[in-house]
Amino acid sequence: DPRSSASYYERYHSLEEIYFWINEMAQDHPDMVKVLLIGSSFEKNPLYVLKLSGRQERAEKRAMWIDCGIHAREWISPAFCLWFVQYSLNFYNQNSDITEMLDSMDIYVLPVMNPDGYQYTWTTNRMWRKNRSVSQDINCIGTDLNRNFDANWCTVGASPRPCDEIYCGLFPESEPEAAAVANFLRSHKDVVKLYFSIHSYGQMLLFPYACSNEQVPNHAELVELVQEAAMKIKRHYKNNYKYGASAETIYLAPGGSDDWAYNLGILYSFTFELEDRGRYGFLLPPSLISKACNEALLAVKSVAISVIQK
Ligand code: ING
Ligand code: ZN
Repeated sequence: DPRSSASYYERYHSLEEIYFWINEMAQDHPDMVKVLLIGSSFEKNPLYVLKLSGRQERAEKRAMWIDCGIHAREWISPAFCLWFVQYSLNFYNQNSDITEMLDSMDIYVLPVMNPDGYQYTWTTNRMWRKNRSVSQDINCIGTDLNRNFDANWCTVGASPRPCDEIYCGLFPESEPEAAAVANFLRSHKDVVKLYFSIHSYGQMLLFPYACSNEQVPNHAELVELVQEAAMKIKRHYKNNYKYGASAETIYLAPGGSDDWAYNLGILYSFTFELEDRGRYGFLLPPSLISKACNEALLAVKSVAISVIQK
């Protein structure tokens, strides 16, 4: 079975393969994995979320969310979600961090938030970023899903023009993919304490705000969390990650998912930009998947464990 061999996770997979994999994970681990359908894309591809749970029943169980593949060409991102799920299932009751995470939280994983765009990068244009929705301007397709959330929507750092790469859409949550994630988080906001959105590239551990130069109330606490994660990556993998609030670390970007999640009340909200720093960029070769994913895994575990212990 290719899905249980390590090398499966060191390759990129088509949308169809990922859907097959999701089904397989649920069948092979019925005690720890449930598949939820949270909506569908513009082209009616399903948006499946894997709900991972430990076997411990705890009274007030919190939750954590990870989404991957919001941008189509960032292939390392869905690869990370697959890596994370596989690691969680393999190392539950073996690695203390992942055991603690799964016993104290339900972990929701959306492996491909933008399935239409992802599929398009496999068939037609490897560098596609947006989703594949058609609106007013029939000549220009797609909205940037990470500009479509309701956080200073469509101000400086986003574009109202449908032909642009950072087109914000017709209105906040105009896109079915963004609306599905927002609806799910709204209906689970009392339990979800941690939000992670996985992108590439640039090697950065970011937190709100991207939509303004204002500092969030728990800025210092968030700096501490990502600084510790960056130090661990440095120590274990000899690699440098920048960290900080998005607006000051990369650029102003309104309408992003982590800012919106933060404003919803998920005060530990992050965007991670995985490897590399531009040598291969979005075209990160398969031989570098394991290092990129292990670094991100270390960061997610570090932040999550610190938050659990607060
Ligand atoms: N980077 C993100 C982008 O959407 C970002 C940066 C982070 C924006 C957090 C908004 C919020 O532009 C990539 N690589 O897509
Ligand atoms: Zn991105």
